[in-house]
Amino acid sequence: AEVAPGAVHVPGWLTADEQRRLLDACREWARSPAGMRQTRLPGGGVMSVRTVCLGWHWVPYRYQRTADDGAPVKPFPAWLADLGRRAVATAYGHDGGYRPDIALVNFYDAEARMGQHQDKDERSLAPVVSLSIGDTCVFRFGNTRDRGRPWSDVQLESGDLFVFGGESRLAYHGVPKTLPGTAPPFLGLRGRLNLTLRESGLSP
Ligand code: MD3
Ligand code: FE
Repeated sequence: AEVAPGAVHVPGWLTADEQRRLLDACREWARSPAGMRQTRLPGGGVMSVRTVCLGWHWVPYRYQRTADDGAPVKPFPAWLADLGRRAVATAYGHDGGYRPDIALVNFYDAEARMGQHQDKDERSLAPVVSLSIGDTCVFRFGNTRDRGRPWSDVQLESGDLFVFGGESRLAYHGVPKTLPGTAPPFLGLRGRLNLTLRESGLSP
């Protein structure tokens, strides 16, 4: 369903097998070195969400090659780029030559939230692909002007795909809450994982 221009929600896109495989991959990526960490914000705060990056390591306002512990960021695997292209093709009918080279894997425990923000640190305005695994969350999709209304709240469930391109690429968005205990039992996951795939626009 097209929720706004360029914003396409495909509920239940990932099969149970694909969700399990992605979860296994996330558990591996989460390990140190260059593993999951809570991002420190410039104002001194720390994000409640835990994040591991592939391809490029995100710190507020930029991407770098080195993780917070000084280790090289983990590689972005070719199979994940293929999945990203299939995702864009499913949402838009064609993949538009999508070549993602960044993945941000966010983990939400029962308390974690993400405030309304724009994703502006990429030099490419290619779409962002979002894949949800585990607990359902309330995803707040806002406008391109500010953090306030209008917005619409959408529940994202395990296996859902969302693609944000075109006019929606610079919309404010966030996760005001998750619904603990709603993950499908076959996953054996407490919490929520979200993978976003992006194009950096940076030279390899
Ligand atoms: C709309 N992640 O990593 S996914 C993020 O569930 C982020 O972890 C949230 O916001 C999460 O930056 C939301 C949905 C999403 C991701 C990226 C977007 C929506 C977006 C980029 C532009 C517009
Ligand atoms: Fe975001």
